Amino acid sequence: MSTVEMLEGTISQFLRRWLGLPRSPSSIALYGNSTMLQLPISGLSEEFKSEQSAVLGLIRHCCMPPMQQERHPGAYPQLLPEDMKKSGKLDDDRKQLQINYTHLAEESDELLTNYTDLLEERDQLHTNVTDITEDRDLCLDRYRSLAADKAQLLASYNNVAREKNNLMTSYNNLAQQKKQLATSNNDLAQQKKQLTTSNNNLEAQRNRFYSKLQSGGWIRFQSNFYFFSTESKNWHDSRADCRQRAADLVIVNSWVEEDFLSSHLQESTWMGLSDIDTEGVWKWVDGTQLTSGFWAPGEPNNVKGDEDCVHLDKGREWKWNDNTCSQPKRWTCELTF
Ligand SMILES: [Ca+2]
Ligand SMILES: [Ca+2]
Ligand SMILES: [Ca+2]
Repeated sequence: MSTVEMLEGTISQFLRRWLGLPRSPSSIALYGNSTMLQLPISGLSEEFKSEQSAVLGLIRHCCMPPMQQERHPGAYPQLLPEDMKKSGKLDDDRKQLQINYTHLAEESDELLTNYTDLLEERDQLHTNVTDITEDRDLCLDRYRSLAADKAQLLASYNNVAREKNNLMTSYNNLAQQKKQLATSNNDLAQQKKQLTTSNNNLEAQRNRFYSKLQSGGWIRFQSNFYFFSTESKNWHDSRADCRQRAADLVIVNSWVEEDFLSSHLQESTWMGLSDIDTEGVWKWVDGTQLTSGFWAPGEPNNVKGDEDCVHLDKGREWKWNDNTCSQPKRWTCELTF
């Protein structure tokens, strides 16, 4: 193989290798991220420099001017005519190669620019990732806070639900009680109605009874009725007459009653007080013992030795006197309600 053929092979290999690479920015983008692209660029730069040095060496060796080759005979091979022809073609290829080299340099600069842009984009993406990470952490904190609030709200809801159940139970109990009270109220209203009717009937009966008493000579004072006899009997017969009238001899409970009696009396009158059972111990006909009375001055004196019954004495302003029970006197009956 001649020197020119060796040079042509080397140049063809160089051209295939370099002119076969992707040349547009869109094709370069196919290389992926910046890290993947950086390694091929560095390797290609070194390889390019090596190939460039080899080609330039061959060019200098084969295309040295004849004057220099004559100064250094034997240092350069002697070119044949056909070699000279190929040398001209080689010179054209060298120029074309120089043009391609310039293009490659421009593409290299463009690749470098793209690489720098990718680095900036990577940094921007890194910043974005950092921001998103911070946002994610904030969201996570917010999520945990909301989860805690949710748990608290759930606990409160459960408490309220329990209170609601308790209130519902109380409400049902109260509703039951209300129903029972309504029933009782209706029963009581019915009873009240019946009692009102009975009361009205009793009042009517009482009024008829009062009328009958008054028509029979009884006199009403406050809530009691009094019968004043016009005939005279001993104390025991007088009391028997009162009891026959469903009453008893009068019991003087107050000065007002004493005054009422004195205003209606005309003669001395038996009253329901005696010491028949025990001398000196005065008892009313209802069994109660006398505590204070309206005695005439000096009474009771039991002057006759058996003065065991008491009457209102006309001669001494209707004050009381003990006297023998066998004496006939008028009497006064009292009917209490
Ligand atoms: Ca009385
Ligand atoms: Ca006596
Ligand atoms: Ca007396």
